[in-house]
Amino acid sequence: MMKMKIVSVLALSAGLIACGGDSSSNVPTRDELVAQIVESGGVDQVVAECAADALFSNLTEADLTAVVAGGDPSAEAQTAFTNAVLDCLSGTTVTEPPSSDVPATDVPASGVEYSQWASNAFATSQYGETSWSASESTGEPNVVKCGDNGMAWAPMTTTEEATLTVQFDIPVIPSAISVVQSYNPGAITSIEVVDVNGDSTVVYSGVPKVGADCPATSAFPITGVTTAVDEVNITIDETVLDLGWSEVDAVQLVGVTK
Ligand SMILES: [Ca+2]
Repeated sequence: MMKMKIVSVLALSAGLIACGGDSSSNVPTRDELVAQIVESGGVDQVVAECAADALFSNLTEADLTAVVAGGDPSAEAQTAFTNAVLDCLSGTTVTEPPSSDVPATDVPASGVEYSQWASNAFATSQYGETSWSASESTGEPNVVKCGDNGMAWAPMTTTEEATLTVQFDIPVIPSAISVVQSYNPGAITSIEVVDVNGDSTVVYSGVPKVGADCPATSAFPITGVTTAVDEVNITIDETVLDLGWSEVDAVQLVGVTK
């Protein structure tokens, strides 16, 4: 959880207490406060319980008064509250919460070759909302044996052309795309990279042909793309080979960081 989110929950929680605090009988109980934080703060029950406990143990009357007056709780109270919530959530005291979704240690230096698996995906068609969904093509390959497997993306039907769009955390000047196909490989007809400005370039187009291996990892070299890309569109056409479902387990982007 990001620190700013916790601070916003702090402001919300303090406000809820302050609003109910016109007379002592209106001060919400812990359970009432938890329910209000869930409802107003868009956070889940566990976070709300941690926030409520942290609030009661870390905010002073002066902090509440400051919040009622439209100000912020003291920096000390914010830090104490944030650490108490993080401590509650993780069981350990965290003094330096991550400042972005990508941990600092995982961000590569610029100018180095970097390989990464897709972190997000969607498709023009998918067989399921969970199993066989586009999301099943993210992360490292996890289908160990050739076959129809819900841990890979499959289109809705066995008789269509469909495009899988995969996205990556770190934009790179691309040198290759590897597509891991776990069932009926060979149906790829087009691969397109999309750069950080939204401009797309077709880097492969071809006619489907039956793959020799399954699962198959097909590497498609890329040359001539000079703007960093973070998205790839992979189009398959099942109608040419007519083998049934063609499934994609994972997609890897290789390139040089900016
Ligand atoms: Ca997979």
